[in-house]
Amino acid sequence: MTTDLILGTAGHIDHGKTALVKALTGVDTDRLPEEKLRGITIELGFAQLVLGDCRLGIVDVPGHERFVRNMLAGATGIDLALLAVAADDSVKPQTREHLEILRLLNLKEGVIAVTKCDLPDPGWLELVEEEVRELVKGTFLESAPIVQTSVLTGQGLNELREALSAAAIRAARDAGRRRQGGPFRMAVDRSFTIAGHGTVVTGSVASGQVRVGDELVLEPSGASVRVRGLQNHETPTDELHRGQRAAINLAGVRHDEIGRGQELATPGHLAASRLLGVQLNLLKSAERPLKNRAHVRCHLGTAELLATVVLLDRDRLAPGEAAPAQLFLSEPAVAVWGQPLVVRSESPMETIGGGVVLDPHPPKLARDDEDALAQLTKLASAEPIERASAAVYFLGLGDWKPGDLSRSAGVDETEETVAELLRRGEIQELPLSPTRKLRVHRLVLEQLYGRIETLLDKEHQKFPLRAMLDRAPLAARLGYLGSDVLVEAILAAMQRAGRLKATERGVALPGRGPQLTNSEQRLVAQIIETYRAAGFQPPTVEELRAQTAKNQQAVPQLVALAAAEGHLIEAAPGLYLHAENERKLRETLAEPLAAESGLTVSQIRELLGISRKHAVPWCEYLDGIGFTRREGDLRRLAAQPAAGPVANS
Ligand SMILES: Nc1nc2c(ncn2[C@@H]2O[C@H](COP(=O)(O)OP(=O)(O)OP(=O)(O)O)[C@@H](O)[C@H]2O)c(=O)[nH]1
Ligand SMILES: [Mg+2]
Repeated sequence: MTTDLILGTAGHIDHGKTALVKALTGVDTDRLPEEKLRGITIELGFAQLVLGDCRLGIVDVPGHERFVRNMLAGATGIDLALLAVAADDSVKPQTREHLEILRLLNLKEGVIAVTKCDLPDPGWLELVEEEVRELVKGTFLESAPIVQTSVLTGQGLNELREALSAAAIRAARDAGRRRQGGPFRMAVDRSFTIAGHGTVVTGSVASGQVRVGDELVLEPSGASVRVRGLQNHETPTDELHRGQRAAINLAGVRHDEIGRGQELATPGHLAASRLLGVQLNLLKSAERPLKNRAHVRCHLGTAELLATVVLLDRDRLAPGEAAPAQLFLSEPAVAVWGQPLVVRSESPMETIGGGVVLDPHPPKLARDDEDALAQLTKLASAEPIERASAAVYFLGLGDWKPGDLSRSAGVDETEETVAELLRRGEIQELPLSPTRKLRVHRLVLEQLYGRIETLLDKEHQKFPLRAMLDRAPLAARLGYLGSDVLVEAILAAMQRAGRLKATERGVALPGRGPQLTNSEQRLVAQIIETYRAAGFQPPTVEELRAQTAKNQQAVPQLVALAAAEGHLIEAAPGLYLHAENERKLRETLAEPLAAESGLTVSQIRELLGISRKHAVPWCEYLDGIGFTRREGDLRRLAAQPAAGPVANS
């Protein structure tokens, strides 16, 4: 089976990268007139090299220090590197910088070519090899083969092919694990128009596959585009996949709307953000520490963005150190968990560090937020379940699907992982409706409950004699959550957890409100029971007081308390119904009231089996809440009966 991989060149200017690609493939990748004139590479060049079962799409990059940004755009999608060091020049600044960039991009495989070996004497060659070995010590190229080559004499070219082939086989094992399937994603490194065809973009396919006719989105704008045609190294094809160079002819987008830095992806795979959560490291070779709020250039995929670095756990990052940070980008960008990035300084323009994306779509974090920092550390864990838990924490009260965890936590078995987190109680379900529930991290709920408890505690202190606090002001304070349904769901969850008492109108913290003596508590329970048992013919408060043996003077207050707690409903001044009986009242009357003929007070009285003394106030109460409509002596069911008792206090 053929394996496709991308090979990128690297090395200082004039060190023979392009000449080597030409010697290996026959293709001169320096195409631009300016490149021909100056004898240097400026833009990325492309060629293909087939080595046994491996098909290598080659990206030839420029070595000039002014074009490192182009090198970065080419290096972003590569699987293995060919580092060229000229025998007559040895290790030079961009040899080092390109190597650092490849390390920051987390590259694992490569081959070193000492080029132009026809030039210096053999003794000098040994010195160059020594310098190269010293350079790559401790890097992914530490044990890479060093091949001496010359494109003039043909020296070492076969050996180089073999070395590349072996490196490709090793890289393929690693690449195979990386999303051969999965959603399609490609960072655009070039775009142009072809007469009669329209817009064409090129790039190295980072994951998944693409077919002619596919609908894709262009990120970060999210615009829909359709694949009209595909080519791989000038050859038309129906399908392209990870590890291949792709030229994609697009319908639905103008040439000037698309360019380097944008990405093409399967709809729903990526989500643009101006903020990234990262683990940032500063190279040992960086000249000075990186201060909090420093401005840098961030290279992510083929995009180059200005970014402000917010260091989350320190004020400055010393050379050689790594720390969690948030990058505030000048424009939205797309990323996935674990994606590498490179950071360069503005002046002098040089590579100073890099990092990996921990959260591609984070909320803004406060610098002293210990909880968030702990979760960010968990996102760097090798355990997918730990990362998934932390990713859900940062998703907060947002709506998400298990599949999103592939992007935000690098998790493959997303459904299973979510099920396990639910089982562990790390994630909890918040029902929003019978069919919709939000999955929220335990700590997010805990923080929210804490905030609500603090709000209610203040209210209880302000109104020590109130059994229940009004619900409306609390809901207003929680308005920032953005949805009444969500607020209700959170209060209901708190109630289920025994952390809140709630009625239709009121809320209270358990154990707060007026403190009753034991005998008062017994009496209030007895009063509530009396009202329940009395059905539609309850006593007036005055009658109840007269019936009570002990503590008579407390009766009116305790009745009011029971009403505030939602057990009783005050239908008329001094006349209460148990909440259950109030509901029964409406249920019993709804059907007969709906009849054509309506009901008179007498008929209602008979239906309920009660006297006029109660029938009249109940009828007036039902008119008042909009349940019934009065027409002369008749009452009818109102067109839209109220769903429940309405506040009349
Ligand atoms: N004698 C000799 N000259 C070489 C060899 N390889 C390349 N050159 C010459 O070195 C010069 C630079 O070669 P390129 O291949 O353009 O170098 P490069 O690394 O691609 O340069 P940039 O892309 O600009 O960074 C050219 O004039 C080549 O002819 C070689 O093996 N022997
Ligand atoms: Mg070149």
